[in-house]
Amino acid sequence: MSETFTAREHDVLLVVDIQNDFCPGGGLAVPRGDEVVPVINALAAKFAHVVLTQDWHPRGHQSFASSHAGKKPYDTIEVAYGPQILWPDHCVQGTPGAAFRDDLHVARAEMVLRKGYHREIDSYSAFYENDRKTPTGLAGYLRERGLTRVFLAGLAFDFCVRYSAEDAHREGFEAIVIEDACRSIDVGGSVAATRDVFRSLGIRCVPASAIAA
Ligand code: VGL
Ligand code: ZN
Repeated sequence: MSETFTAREHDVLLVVDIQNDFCPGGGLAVPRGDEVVPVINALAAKFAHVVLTQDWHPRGHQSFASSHAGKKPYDTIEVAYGPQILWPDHCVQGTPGAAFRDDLHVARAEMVLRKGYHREIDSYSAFYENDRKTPTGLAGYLRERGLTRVFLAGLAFDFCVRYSAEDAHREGFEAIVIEDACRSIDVGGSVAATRDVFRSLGIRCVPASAIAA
């Protein structure tokens, strides 16, 4: 028998980066990224607490290949905090690509956490920027509100969901990834690496059907 979960008062659904640029037709389209929207809408109705994240880069962000002469998307460069994959331009502040998908039910969200707004630091995780030191404030928000168990869904499984789940775990929250409510980019073995990390940390991946009404 597979385990089922009933969302409780101290649980939060963290919905990662459901933005136009991560869906088909967008600047950094995640294959079939749009398919998670109805799954997430149905999940959100089951949670008392929903938090959304929004990738929110200034124009000319360091993570954009277009900011580096001679570089192309998916090249890797060394920056102050280590290796950084370069991406196509995406989620530029205030542009339609950075907006939430129209079909995402955003009204129930208690808070929207923007990340990646420092020009020189990328931020995959909803908790820490990619230097792994600069906090976004989310851990404090969740703690102050007594939220202890974080269910994660969204885009992309192998980047922003992965790092958010790792950091949630590191910050002492229980992290559970709802896998069919995620889609992956899959560059350089990133999906396999994500599964390895989740396994070693004991972060569970469950299907949306495991979340009871
Ligand atoms: C993401 C790459 C760059 C994500 C954001 O949401 O997974 N990936 N920026
Ligand atoms: Zn980004």
